[in-house]
Amino acid sequence: MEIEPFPITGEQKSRNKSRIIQKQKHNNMEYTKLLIEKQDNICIVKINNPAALNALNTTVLNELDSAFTEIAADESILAVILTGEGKAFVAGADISQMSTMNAAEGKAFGEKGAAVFRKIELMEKPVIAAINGFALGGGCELSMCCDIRIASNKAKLGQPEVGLGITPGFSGTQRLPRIVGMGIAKELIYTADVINAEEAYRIGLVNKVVEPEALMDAAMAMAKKIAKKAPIAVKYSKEAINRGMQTDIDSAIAIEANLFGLCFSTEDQKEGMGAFLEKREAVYKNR
Ligand code: CO8
Repeated sequence: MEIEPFPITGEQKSRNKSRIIQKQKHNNMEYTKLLIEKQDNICIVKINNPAALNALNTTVLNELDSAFTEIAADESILAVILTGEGKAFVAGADISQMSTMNAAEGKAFGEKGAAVFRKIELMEKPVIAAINGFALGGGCELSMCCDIRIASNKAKLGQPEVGLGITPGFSGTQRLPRIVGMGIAKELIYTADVINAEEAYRIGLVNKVVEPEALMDAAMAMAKKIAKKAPIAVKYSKEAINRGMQTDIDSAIAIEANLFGLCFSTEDQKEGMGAFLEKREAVYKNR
């Protein structure tokens, strides 16, 4: 039986496998800036405030926080795609909201965004950023807390914050050097240069560049490919990489060994290896 992750209206029930969830109350949370759609076991979260180029204000951050909490708890979702409506993925944190902040408010806003992004990064499901356009400042930082980034060839990425008198404050000073290396990260952050998708691919900031009209298909194809694999093995792989990359190599190898061992207590390990030996396709149960 298919699980309904969020309340669905009658009109949406008439749609078969693809359902859009919008402006609905769930856990007292109403989504006004997100479109959330589920296609089989893939969830697509689209930031939907194109008039402001999907800039991250408190409302958008709260809705992302709530949406990812719900998605994390939904066992029927095996992979997530995060994208933006219109010509931006996200053109940064909301400059008009930040413009009047004092130091304490700025710190609190930075911590709020960082906490939401960390939740996405730590979620036990793979998240693919489908970067449809501008991914600047907080938008580039949001894409970097995702596991994988696929960009439209129209996308522009960068950390323009020093041009506004601030540092990257949603963990960009930390994730960008971890992804592209310290030298390139420092160049991008100090110069505030905005780069195109090809350059982002060259420096390893995005995994793949595709035509704009092929973006969602490419993200969906990758999400589906992942969703066909053993979910617990994918989850443990994510945990091993995330935790292992933040510690010394010996501790990292111990983390990996522990998670590798845990795989052998799953039904899916028996199924995966059994299917190989029986020369058939494995059917995983996320158990
Ligand atoms: N914040 C608020 N509004 C924005 C933002 C933003 N980041 N980006 C665009 N908008 C608004 C514009 O003000 C405009 O609104 P309006 O129509 O009411 O004038 C609307 O979106 C459309 O934008 P443009 O007319 O500028 O569209 P263009 O196609 O001409 O330009 C650009 C597109 C180049 C992307 C341009 O909008 C731009 O430069 N935007 C700002 C990009 C930027 O500097 N982003 C980084 C912001 S700082 C940040 O993200 C810090 C993150 C860490 C925060 C830590 C907290 C302490």
